[in-house]
Amino acid sequence: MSRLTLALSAAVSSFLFTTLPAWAADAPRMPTPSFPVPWQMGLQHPVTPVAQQMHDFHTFLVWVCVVISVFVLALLLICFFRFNEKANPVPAKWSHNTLLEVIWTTIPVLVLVTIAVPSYRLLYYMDRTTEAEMTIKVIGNQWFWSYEYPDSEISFDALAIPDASIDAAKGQHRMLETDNHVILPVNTNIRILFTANDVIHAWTIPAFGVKLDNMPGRVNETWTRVTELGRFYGECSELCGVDHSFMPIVVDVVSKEDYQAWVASKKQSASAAPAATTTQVAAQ
Ligand SMILES: [Cu+2]
Repeated sequence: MSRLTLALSAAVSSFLFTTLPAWAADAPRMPTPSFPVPWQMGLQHPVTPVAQQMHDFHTFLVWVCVVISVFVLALLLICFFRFNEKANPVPAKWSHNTLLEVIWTTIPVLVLVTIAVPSYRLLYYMDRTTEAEMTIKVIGNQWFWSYEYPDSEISFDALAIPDASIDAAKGQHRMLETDNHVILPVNTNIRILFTANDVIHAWTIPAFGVKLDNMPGRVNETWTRVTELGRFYGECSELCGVDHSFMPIVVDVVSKEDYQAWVASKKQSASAAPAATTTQVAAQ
C-alpha cells in the first residue's frame, strides 16, 4: 500500500471520528419519553407492541380486581348491617345451598379462564419473532453488561458511571448512566439473546416490556420492536451479587440511517488501531 493511500485512509478515519456524533455517555441529549416523573401513576410509557399489550392487560386486570373488591366489600357491608345482633337477633340455622355453592365455584373459574386466555396469548407473543431483522446478544457479568451485534460484528462493554462523575447538565441520571449505550434502530424487529458469564442476571427495560434472565450456560431469547425514538433506561433485575444495583442499562433508539452511521463508526474504530500503526510505520 502506498504512503498516499495510507495517508488518505488515516485522513478519512480521523474525519469520521471527529464528525460523527459520540455514541456514549457524552452523547447529545435525547428525548426520554418513558422516564418516570414525580407522582406518576401506572407504568412507564410503553414503546413496543409487547409493552403496549402488557399495559392493556395490566389495565384489564386492575378492573377485574376492582370489580371483585367492590363485590366482596358489598357482601361484607350487607353482613355488617343486615346480620348484626341488633338487626337480626335470631340467626338462621340452615347450612348448605347447592345453587349458591355451584355459583361461587363456577364464577371464580370463569374469572380465571377470562384472565388465562389473554395472559397465555401475550406470553406466546412475547416469546420470539420469526421475522427478526437483526440480533443483539446481551451478556451479564459481575457487574456490567457486554453486548454483541453478530450481524455487524460489533461488541462492547457497558459499565455504570459512578455518582461522582454524573453530569446532570448532560441529562445523565445517577445510578442509571453507562459509559457505552446500546444503540438500536427504530421500527425494526430485533431478536435479543441473553446469557451470562458468571451468575444469573436479568436484562430489563420496562418501556420495552423486556425482562429476561441471563443464565450462565444457556441462551434465552425474546424480541422487541421499538416504535419511538429516544433514550430508555433499565437495570439488572436479578440479585446477582454485591454490586447488583450498579448494572444500569441505557438504550438509545435512533433512526435507521443513524443506526447505520453508528455501525459504520464502530467498525471504523475497530479497524483504526492497526491502520494508525501502519501509518506510523509508513511515515518513518
Ligand atoms: Cu446482574
